[in-house]
Amino acid sequence: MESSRRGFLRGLASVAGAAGAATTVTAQHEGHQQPATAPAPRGQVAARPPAPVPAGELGSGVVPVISPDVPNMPWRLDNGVKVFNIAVEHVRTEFVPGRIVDAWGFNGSVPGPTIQVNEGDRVRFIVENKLPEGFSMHWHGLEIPFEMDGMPGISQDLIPPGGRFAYEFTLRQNGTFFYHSHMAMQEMMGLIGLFIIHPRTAHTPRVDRDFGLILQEWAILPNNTIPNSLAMEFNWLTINGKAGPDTTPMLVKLGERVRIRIVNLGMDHHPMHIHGHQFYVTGTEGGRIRTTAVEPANTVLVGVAQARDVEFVADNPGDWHFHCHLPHHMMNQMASMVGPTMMSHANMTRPGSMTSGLGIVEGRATGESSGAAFGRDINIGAAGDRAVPNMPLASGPPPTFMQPGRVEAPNQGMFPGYPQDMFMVMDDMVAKPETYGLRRGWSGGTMGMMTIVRVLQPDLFDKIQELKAEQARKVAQP
Ligand SMILES: [Cu+2]
Repeated sequence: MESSRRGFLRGLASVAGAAGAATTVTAQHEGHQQPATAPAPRGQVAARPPAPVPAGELGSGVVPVISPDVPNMPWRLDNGVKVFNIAVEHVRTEFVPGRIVDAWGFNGSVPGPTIQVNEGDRVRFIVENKLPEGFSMHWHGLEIPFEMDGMPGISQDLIPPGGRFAYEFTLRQNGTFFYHSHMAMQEMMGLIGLFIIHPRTAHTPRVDRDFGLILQEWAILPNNTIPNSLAMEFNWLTINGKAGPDTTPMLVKLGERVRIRIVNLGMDHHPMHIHGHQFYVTGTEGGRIRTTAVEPANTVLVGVAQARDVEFVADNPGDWHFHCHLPHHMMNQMASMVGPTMMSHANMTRPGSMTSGLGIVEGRATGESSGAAFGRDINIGAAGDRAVPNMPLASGPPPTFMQPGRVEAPNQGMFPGYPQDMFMVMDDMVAKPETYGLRRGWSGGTMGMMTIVRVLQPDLFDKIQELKAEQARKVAQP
């Protein structure tokens, strides 16, 4: 009996060994280590005592997450607790040059700054509500005490305008999580941020670069700067608060192993697609996937409230699109009558009027005096369709298919209101070190929920790092 049980256990071990036991067992421990003094989370037996990562450092082999266009959230140490101050506030931001948006965010950023902490850390978040309405913060995916869960009404009172609340807990997991308002309408105003918990020891095979992206969608009526949180259709799609081509490319050196963490909080699911490579999904919003039986893919569906970590070896040099593949999510200003309604400088007759769909001029958002287009759609049914010249809006060299001296597309006016090309070159407007060396005209095809993974030869990679350092010096000493 005794020997057969041991044999059974040995048998299990050898089966696991065949499937790569080292990673599997490590992952289990990494997912649920806890201090010896703390009770084990439900269903778990307390593991070996932790080897905490010193404050300010990362675990062995772990690289920090880069969240392009979004800063990291600073913290200070108070008696062994990492303390973060989070102001929930109105933030005026810019999706692309000239597209100003009045959103809500954290500490002046939309989405909020990226929190990067280590498994085992004790953390405290002092949340100050600077909104004109009640707020509470939810920590998405974290196994923490109920009173810290941020459920308005059920686990705590709303934090009133001007009020504060301190959340404090110990981190027993690692992976890609996020923090957000648990008021649905506030979510659609932008209130979300990345919450990365690094493992004590890097997952294997370890990565050289680690990126974090937040996907958001927005409905912004023409000539407005405030998102319409009632809408069911969206005309601005952002990655870390920027729309293509102003999304800052992710830079990697040829041959490096790369992780991209993607989080989605909006009304749609986004199939995120990479060019030139195959990746493997290695994590979800629940943590590391504990199996070696992973399948290759180049598109991963990131559903609402989900996180997906993908990893790949960047072995194919080039500037590769990484983007949502929903066609309407690969455009900016996606709406009917794209040109006339959106271009305030176009000096054209606006379709409809302020009371028939272009904004609230009296009463409430759901009141009868608000335009029919306000609720579900953006300007659908607007009268006055007309030819929409798209090309004259473009800057940069004329596309090669156009004849010299001609400024409009050959099919201009054929289908009023529907410019199928949707190509707007703005290389210079969005130029930054990370775009150095991209092919001229690149920005015309990078819009909406699109960004670029640049797999660079080492000399170009180093050159861009120099340019970034130079730019940082200029900012430091204006
Ligand atoms: Cu999408």
